Amino acid sequence: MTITKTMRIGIVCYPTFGGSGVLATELGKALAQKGHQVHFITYQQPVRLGAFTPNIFYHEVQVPTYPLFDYPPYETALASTMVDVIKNNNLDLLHVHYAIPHASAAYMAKQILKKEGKNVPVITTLHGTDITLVGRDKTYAPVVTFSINESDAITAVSDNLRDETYKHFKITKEIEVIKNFVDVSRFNRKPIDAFKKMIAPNGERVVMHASNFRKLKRIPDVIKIFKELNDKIPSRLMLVGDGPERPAAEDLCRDLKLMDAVRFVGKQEQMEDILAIADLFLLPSEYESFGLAALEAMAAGVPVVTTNAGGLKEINIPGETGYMGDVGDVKAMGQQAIKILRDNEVLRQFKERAATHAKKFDISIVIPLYENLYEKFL
Ligand code: GMT
Repeated sequence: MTITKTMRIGIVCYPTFGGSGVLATELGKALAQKGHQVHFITYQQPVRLGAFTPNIFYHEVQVPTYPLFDYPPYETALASTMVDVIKNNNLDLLHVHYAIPHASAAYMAKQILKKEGKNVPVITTLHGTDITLVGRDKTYAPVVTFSINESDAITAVSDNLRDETYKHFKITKEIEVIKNFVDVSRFNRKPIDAFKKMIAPNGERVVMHASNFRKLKRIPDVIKIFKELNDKIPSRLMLVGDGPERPAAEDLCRDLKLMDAVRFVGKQEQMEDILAIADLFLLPSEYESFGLAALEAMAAGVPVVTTNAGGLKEINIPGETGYMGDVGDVKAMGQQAIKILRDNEVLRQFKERAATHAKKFDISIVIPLYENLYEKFL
């Protein structure tokens, strides 16, 4: 389908390093590049937004506080900002990423605007923990169910997440699967030699993990898999990101006498430069609706060892792009890492196949799917 009309699109997301925020920001940037006007509505400038672009606008949600508020009402402030931005910029539609609280705030904004005679279509993209972890909690479930059902369109980032949503919520509408994407050209970088030398001075294999260091990511498993590998093949582990599990992870590295081989590098914006020096990416999560971090690694030509949980099966092909193990089976995943890294030629082939496979998820393929969806509502 050819797009004839440029649109004015509101994107609501978390601005942080999490997958949903990264995806939403990359989507907005790509839509702007295609000539659409994009308005980000969130509480901080999204980390991946980068350089100034004339047709990208950023509207910060301000949450005024008051001594009475033990919990500042972000959702109310967000809904009011949505109304203001939609009205004053004559937006054609609102695309919210991560159901909580974005879908319910969007519902509220939609109802306010309806009273004023403006219909604004709301598209909700489900990303993972908004459904599988937080959304299912009794405290949130009724509002999440209602606001998902009230969205004009619902998308999920993997088949698995669509199925999980139908399983756990009474959804009365069709959920369209539009899988996550990656800008392959962005990850096609040459390794910076000086950087590689700093991390692996003696040509050791470079293993990487990047996440928000929450329990679900199973950081101890990352370290144990690395230990299995490092006992056999000289290697270095780079841990990118930060979060609640980091102190315990540092303790575990000390206990296992791995501190010299492990680098905690904290939150990083230039993932493409970091991934360019990696030989293997580990993602042994308890669950991933998709595993965008693993796809970005593949786009950089880095094979992945992941669990077979959730949507990871939809991106990682065993024996081709890497391997998969059962959740917690660090021995098996350690052996898989060794299999990939022990021989230069085998590693080269895994790298090549990972990069080739990632191209199937290239941004150029997925953006038109969102545009087609938007067009249905114009
Ligand atoms: O991984 C996280 O905890 C962050 C979370 C988010 O919403 O920011 O990621 C979820 O969305 C990503 C983008 O769609 C997916 O690639 C991740 O797999 C998903 N995380 C989980 O399902 C745990």
